[in-house]
Amino acid sequence: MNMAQNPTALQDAIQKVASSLEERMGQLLSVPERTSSTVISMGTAPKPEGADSHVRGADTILEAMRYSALSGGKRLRPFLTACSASLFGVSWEAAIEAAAAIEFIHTYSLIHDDLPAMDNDDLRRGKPTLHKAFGEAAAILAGDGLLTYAFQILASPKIHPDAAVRCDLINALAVASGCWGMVGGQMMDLEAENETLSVDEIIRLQRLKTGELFAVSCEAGAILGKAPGMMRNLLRAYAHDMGLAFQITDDLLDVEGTRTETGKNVNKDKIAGKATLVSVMGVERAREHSQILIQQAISHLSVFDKKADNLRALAEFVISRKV
Ligand code: GRG
Repeated sequence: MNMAQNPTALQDAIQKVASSLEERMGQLLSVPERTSSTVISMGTAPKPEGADSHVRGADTILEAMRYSALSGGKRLRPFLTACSASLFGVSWEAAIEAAAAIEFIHTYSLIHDDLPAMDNDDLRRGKPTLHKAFGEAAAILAGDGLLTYAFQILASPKIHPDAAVRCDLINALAVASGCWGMVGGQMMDLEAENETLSVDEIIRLQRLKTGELFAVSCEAGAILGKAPGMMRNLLRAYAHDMGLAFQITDDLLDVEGTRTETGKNVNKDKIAGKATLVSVMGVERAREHSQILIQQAISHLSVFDKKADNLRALAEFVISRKV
């Protein structure tokens, strides 16, 4: 039985990545021990020379960052990074380090997305959102802290000895998460409220808002493994098709899921007047389209051997998920 036919094997593989990731994120976000006047042990996290973050504000912000980063979540982006890293012989440690940086960016985006100025949400991963638990200012700062920490992690030689590889990864993540990617997509989303969008416009919006982070999560392993551009592009194409199918499933869960089942509020798109592929195409056509996208995503992996089976299985999983 291959992984696509054996959901338990996939869940185990995701869980293995999630455990290593959470252990590493816990170290990175732990309150540093004061070991001498200014020297701080921060796991193995890079820190500026002479920085002393063992001060009250730093303790509070790390607590807020931990509240969100260590509150569960499916850890799909880290799994993508670990899977792509395994295709190119990248070490587990380097893959988890890159995955932590990407998950920090994802977590920051969720924190800021939940703020009153954006989605104004009170529930995330079955818990009060960060601004409900810690206040708005702390939530803004915790998001900022996670965003900047991601790039600090990627700048460390721990991730790769070659500075050119580190710069490549930093650049790819910056493009994917900034105004050319997730931030740009979020702005389009906010501007589109109560507007009629075409299918093409919705696809472009989703590609930026969620697709680019999926794409760089997949590309990260290829960057660290110095893979040829063609392989990077195939992984990006896989991630974009899979990401759009993931987004359609998210929109279907918003229409069909429950607050208890999903751990977040539902029916939000309709209330906010947001056009989605589900609202434009209808539930059945959107579901069919997500299945076509998954077959297309899997077809991009044909150059990879069995080592890409977990990516194939993940693609099947994202459209069957209930959370
Ligand atoms: C605030 C710059 C900025 C961007 C926000 C990602 C995002 C952009 C907003 C999240 C809102 C949302 C519900 C998007 C739809 C798809 C999505 C990204 C869902 C959350 O990702 P999951 O399901 O979350 O992987 P978990 O909790 O499993 O990590």
